[in-house]
Formats: sequence, structure tokens, C-alpha cells
Amino acid sequence: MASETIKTYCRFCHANCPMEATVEDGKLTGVRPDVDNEIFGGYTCLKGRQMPEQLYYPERIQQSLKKNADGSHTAISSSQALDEIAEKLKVIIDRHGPRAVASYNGTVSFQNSATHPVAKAWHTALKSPSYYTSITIDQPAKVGIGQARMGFWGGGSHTWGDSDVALIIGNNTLVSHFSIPGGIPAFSPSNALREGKKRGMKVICVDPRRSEVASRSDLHLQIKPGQDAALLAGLIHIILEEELHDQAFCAENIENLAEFKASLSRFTPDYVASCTELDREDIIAAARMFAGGTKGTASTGTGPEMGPNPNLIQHLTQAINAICGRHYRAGEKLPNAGVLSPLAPRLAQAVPPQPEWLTGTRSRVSDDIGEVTVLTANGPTKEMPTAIIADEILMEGDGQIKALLCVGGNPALAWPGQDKAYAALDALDLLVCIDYKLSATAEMADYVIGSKLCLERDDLTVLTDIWYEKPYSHYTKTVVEAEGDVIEEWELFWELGQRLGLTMTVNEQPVAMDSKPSKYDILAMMTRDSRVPLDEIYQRDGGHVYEVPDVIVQAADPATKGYLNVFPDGLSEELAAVVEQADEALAAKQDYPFLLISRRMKNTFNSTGPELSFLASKGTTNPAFMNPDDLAALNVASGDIISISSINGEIPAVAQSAPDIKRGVISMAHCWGAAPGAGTDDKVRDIGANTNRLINNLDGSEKYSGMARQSAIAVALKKLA
Ligand SMILES: Nc1nc2c(c(=O)[nH]1)N[C@H]1C(S)=C(S)[C@@H](COP(=O)(O)OP(=O)(O)OC[C@H]3O[C@@H](n4cnc5c(=O)[nH]c(N)nc54)[C@H](O)[C@@H]3O)O[C@H]1N2
Ligand SMILES: Nc1nc2c(c(=O)[nH]1)N[C@H]1C(S)=C(S)[C@@H](COP(=O)(O)OP(=O)(O)OC[C@H]3O[C@@H](n4cnc5c(=O)[nH]c(N)nc54)[C@H](O)[C@@H]3O)O[C@H]1N2
Ligand code: SF4
Ligand SMILES: [Mo]
Repeated sequence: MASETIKTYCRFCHANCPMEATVEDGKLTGVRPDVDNEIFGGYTCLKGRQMPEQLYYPERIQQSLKKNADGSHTAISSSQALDEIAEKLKVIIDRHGPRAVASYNGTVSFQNSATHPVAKAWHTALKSPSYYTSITIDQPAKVGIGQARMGFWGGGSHTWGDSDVALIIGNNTLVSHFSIPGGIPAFSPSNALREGKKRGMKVICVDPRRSEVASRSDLHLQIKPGQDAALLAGLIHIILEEELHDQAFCAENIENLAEFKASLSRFTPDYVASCTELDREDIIAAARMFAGGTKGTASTGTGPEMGPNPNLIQHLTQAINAICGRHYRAGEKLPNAGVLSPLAPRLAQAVPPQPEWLTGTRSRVSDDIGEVTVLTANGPTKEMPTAIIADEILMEGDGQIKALLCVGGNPALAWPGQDKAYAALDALDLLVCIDYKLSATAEMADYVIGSKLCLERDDLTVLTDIWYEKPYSHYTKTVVEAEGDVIEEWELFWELGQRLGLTMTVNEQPVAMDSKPSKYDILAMMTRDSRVPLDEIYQRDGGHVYEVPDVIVQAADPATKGYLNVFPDGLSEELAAVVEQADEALAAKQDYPFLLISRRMKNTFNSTGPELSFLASKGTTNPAFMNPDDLAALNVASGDIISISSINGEIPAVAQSAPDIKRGVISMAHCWGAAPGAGTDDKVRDIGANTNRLINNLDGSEKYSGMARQSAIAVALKKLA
């Protein structure tokens, strides 16, 4: 038997852990961590280790499917499916214009390094702005809106490895393997945290749950969900009052600091303690601990961003970093300026606010909501807001979405407001899914295209390029050839582009449209003029830290130097709303006394995982984790079925006692359960329940992004017989 060991990396989630795959007679027979890797040190998690089972999952879609009138699916070839889809798109474009054609690129679309540039090229060529991704139901304020309003620092913010303090707000990297620079690096996160602590780093964690990160922190602020804006306002208030901020940095680089300070006067430690249910002394200690460090960043995760006021929370997070001067200065060396992009000078100066990032194509739902620019690995990219895509599909009139390509996403379970999401998917003239299994969304699709899985394709660590703290990169070649008639996500766009006669460009270079370029060709276009030539990364076996010249931050250029605006338009109103919300929450407390918050689970990645036997053996439901005292007060035991209701809907759930949860809080993962109306409530122990049924996507709709309230939802609960 021919057996081979091939270095590659896992793309089950965004962490890209290096692995060694064993291939015997063309079949993947095992994966193990690549212990030689200098960044990851042999780290993998239980999900990545299920790769062989995922590849040979018996119900895997290995050919395209077309839906029949009775709802069943018939297998057809992918080229036939693509021909038919292209014909249908032409009719829709002729009748309704290009905006009627949308794509939604979900979480897994990001794991294929070529998806987004080709998808965007397709939309540009088609003149359709209806380009949607999961970023706009995730953390759009963190990676675009915040920077557009305040500006950002040209020299970059302090990274974990250089820091002596970190303020981590609702980001549980030890489970999620997700953070942005400044937070715990997602690459072998427990090692990174241990090393930081060994250096004497002080870690402050804000989380209603004593999470994996919180339990290893120096100070855990077990906040009431949804109160992060009040807390951040309070921390900044203390720092400015006690003059703990970096006064020289502020004088040189920040505008409107006095107005900002005045606007926070209401957020005294006592007031903030009352909204957040935190100890006043802990709030003061956190402010002093954070400001007392010399280097270190405040960063957020989905916890606060899914709750109320995400734009304000991001502004305050970026502002607390700015006033404490947590940015690299002239003469300092950047740990990593990226390997896959051209070398651009990094200047120690503020890049001013970018209002045009917030003023692209308007949604039809509200003039306040529309295209937002997000800072992606492929540069600033305009996206339409996914939080209100269901309305764009259902609302009649010019620009109504009629066709949707769903790429590595599962909107029937993931979009906020499940009933409306389902109605919208059902109302489309054409729904196309590319997926490896018949997901809840794929079941509804007119066409399902079978996708390759990660070890069946080449890839490059584009997404994570600037998240590493060293100039690291990894090109993986295909480990095993895919069986059946399956394609990659970017190929869906290229194939349809060719059939529609489009001329597409990637990174300002024309994409060959007569015969299909290789994945390498696309990656080469994306990384044109990269600091390390793509071919060199391609030639190397495994991931590697490259020897590139140090990037030293240069002195500011007086001709282009700007200011960070800590008091942008609308901030007063946003701060006033925080106070109003605190009052409203008190009023709602009688009917809906609990707050439901979001979380990630180790054994699933959103809706991917429950189909795999080992991951399922760790649990087949998304339990409602609650404090044992709350359960006792309701006479509910672990394992009992409860009903959770909000003003928008009701779901069943399996109660699970968890002393790490704050009282009054229910912590539950999203993307479980089935489509609404499927009559599956009695299967909650086997398939979980969908928390998006408790949400209305227009509740608390955020300006610019339309971000819906997906966490900190007021709910009531009762025990079911
Ligand atoms: N295993 C696994 N990994 C994943 C995913 C998965 O499903 N499973 N999903 C991936 C995706 S799509 C993403 S976007 C990332 C997200 O990555 P993270 O943002 O790290 O997500 P979580 O692990 O849910 O951590 C969020 C934390 O916020 C806390 N929290 C909830 N509400 C509040 C609040 O109001 N305030 C504060 N301060 N904290 C709050 C929660 O208790 C939780 O500990 O993870 C990715 N990684
Ligand atoms: N209430 C609530 N709602 C939320 C959240 C929350 O915290 N609370 N979180 C939000 C966030 S952060 C996100 S990112 C979204 C997630 O939203 P989505 O990205 O829409 O959901 P996923 O479940 O990640 O969808 C991934 C799909 O890709 C498929 N898949 C797996 N591997 C492959 C592959 O290699 N190729 C292809 N083509 N498909 C593959 C899976 O089978 C699955 O159907 O949900 C959001 N919704
Ligand atoms: S953390 Fe787990 S799922 Fe994510 S890339 Fe690493 S091994 Fe794969
Ligand atoms: Mo996400």
C-alpha cells in the first residue's frame, strides 16, 4: 500500500492549524498536528482531527442536485446545473436588473483563500452591489465602521507578544480560536496566554460567563450582558479623570478630547456599577490596571458586538486604545506587517476618519443602513448588510433580490430572525447553494452544487496573514483529489461569470475567461508584489516564518498627518441611548427576567460538526447553560426541557447547570435546530434549537450595518412537562 505523509493546514475554522496528513492509495487515512511548526507548536483541536470522517461522510454531496416540484432532489452534472443557473440568472437580470442577483458568502467561504476576490470580481462585472458576507452579522463595527468614524493609526496597534496588559471584552479565543491582533493570538491560544502570563502580563476579561479566558485572567468583570458600552464609557471616564491617559500622544494625535471627556461625565463608577452589576472597586481597578500598562490593547469579540450598541462599543474600544496611546511609534519595529502584501511604508500618524466608507449604496429598508466598508485581508471591501437581507428579498419594488447564491453559509439557521429568513429564502426565484452536506438551507435550494473540502484544494493563509505576530505564511497543495463532481467556491463564480459573458478582474488584473485559471493563478493575482514571492511560499513544505527585512514605523509626514476623532457625529445620542436602554431594561425585566447570550461550543463550528460522529458524541444539542441557583429557583434540573420565549418567539431547550454563568443569564450557541415549522421541537435533544427564532432582525437595528440584536435578548423561561 502506497502511504504518504503530506504537510497541510486545517481549514475547519479560521485558525489554519498546520497538520500532517496521511494518504494511503489516494485516500486520507489520518491527520495529526505538525509538531515542527514554530508558530503553532503542534496545536490542533478536536474539530480539525475529524477531517477524515468529514471527507468520507456518507451523506456528503458529491454531485449537483436539482430540486423537483415535490421538493425532492435529482442528481445532475455540475456543468448542466451551472448552465441552467446561468440561464435563469440572465432572465432575472433582464427582468429586474443586476441588483436582483445577490450572493451570501458565509463563514466557511472565508476558509477558501480565493473565494472573496473572485466573488467580488463577479459582482463588479455584473454591476450588482448585492454582495453579502457573514461579516455584517458578525463584527462589522470592529473591522470598518469604528475606523471609518474615528480614523485609525497608520503604525498599527500593539500586539499580544509586545504587551504587558490586555483588556478582553467578550472574546473567548481559547474556544473560538478567533481574535484580532491585540487579543490572545488564535494560533495555539493557550500557549500564547500562558507565555503572556509568564512575562507578567495582566489580563482583564469582561464576560458574563466565567469563560475559559476569564478563569485564567487577573481580573474578571462578570458583567451584566449588553452593558459593555456603559462599562467602557466608565473606564474611559476614570482614566481621563485620573489623568492616566497618554497626554503627549493625545495632544499630538487626537481631536475633540475635551468634548469626549465632557460627554462621559454621567458614567461615574457608581452609575456604571449600577448598570453593569459590577463592583465599583473592580471597575476602578480595571481602569487603573489597563492604563497602568505600557503596551496593550483593548479588544472585543462577538459577545458585545452581538448585543446592543455595537458601533458605540467599537468606538469606545478604539478610543480607550487611542487615549492610552496603544500604538506603535516612530522607530519601533512591527512584529509582522504581513507577508502576502506589498511593502508599504508604515507611518506613525493618524489616518483620519473615512466617511465615504459609510455612504455607499443604500439599503431599501432605511437610508441609515447600506453598504459598509470592511477591512478584509484583500483590502477595504464594500458589502451590503446581511442583517437586513431578508427584507431586501421580501420587500417588493426596484432592486428586490430575486436570486441568491449561498456560499459556505447556512442562512436558514444563521440569519437573525429565523422565521423571516426562512420566508425570504422560500420567496426567492432562484436559490443556489454550494455546500458539502444537505444543510437546512441547501434543502430549500433549487440547485445544490457539491463543494470540495479543504484537504481537496490548494490554499494560502491570506485571511490570517496580518494576524500572525511573525511574518509567517503557509501554502498547502491539494492533499487528496476529490471524488465525485465537486467544485470550489471561487469556481462557482468563475463558471457563472463565463456563462454570463462577464469580464472579471482580480487585484486590477484581468482574469482569463476563455479557459479556467488555476487556483495558483488566482492566488498569484491576489498576492502580486507580495513581500515574499508566492512561488517561494509554494515551494516550501509546510508553514514557515520568513526572513524579511524589519518593518520600522516611520516618522509622521506633516503633509498628510491627521487626527483621531474621539467625538464623532452622533456620539452624544448614542451615549444617551445607553442610559435610556438601562431604564427600559428595568421595565422589561418583569415579563422577561433573563438575558440570553451567545457563545461558541468546542465541538461545533456554527452549524458544521453535529453530523460528525466524534463531535456528536460530545453533545447533540445546544444546551441552555444556566447558573445552578437560577435552575433551583425554578425547580429545573440539568437535562430538563425548558421553554425559552422572547417577544418574538419561543423555543425549547435542554437546561444545563453551569456555575460559570452569571445569575439571570442563559448562555446558548446559535446555528442549531432546524428550519422553522419543521415540527422538530420534540427533537431538541438530538438537533438542538435555533436561538434566531427569538430574534427580530429589525430590533435594535444598528446605524450603517443594520446589525441586529443577536445576544443579550430579554427572555422568559418555563419548565416543560
Ligand atoms: N469552536 C467554535 N469556534 C468558533 C465558532 C464556533 O461556532 N465554534 N464560530 C466562529 C465564529 S463565526 C466567530 S465570529 C468567532 C467568535 O469568537 P468569539 O467572539 O471569541 O466568540 P465566543 O467564543 O462566543 O465568545 C464570546 C464571549 O462573549 C461572552 N458574552 C456574551 N454576551 C456578552 C456581553 O454582553 N458582554 C460581554 N462582555 N461578553 C459577552 C460570551 O459569554 C463568550 O464567552 O468564533 C469562531 N470560532
Ligand atoms: N443568534 C445568533 N446568530 C448568529 C450568531 C450568534 O452569535 N447568535 N453568530 C453570527 C456569526 S458570527 C456568524 S459568522 C454567522 C454564521 O453564519 P453562516 O456562515 O451562514 O453559518 P455556518 O453554519 O457557518 O454555515 C456554514 C455552511 O458551510 C458548509 N460547509 C462546511 N464546509 C464547507 C466547505 O468546505 N465548502 C462549502 N462550500 N461549504 C462548507 C456547512 O455545511 C454549512 O452549511 O451566524 C451569525 N448568527
Ligand atoms: S483550531 Fe481546530 S478546527 Fe480550527 S484550524 Fe485548528 S484544528 Fe482546525
Ligand atoms: Mo462569525
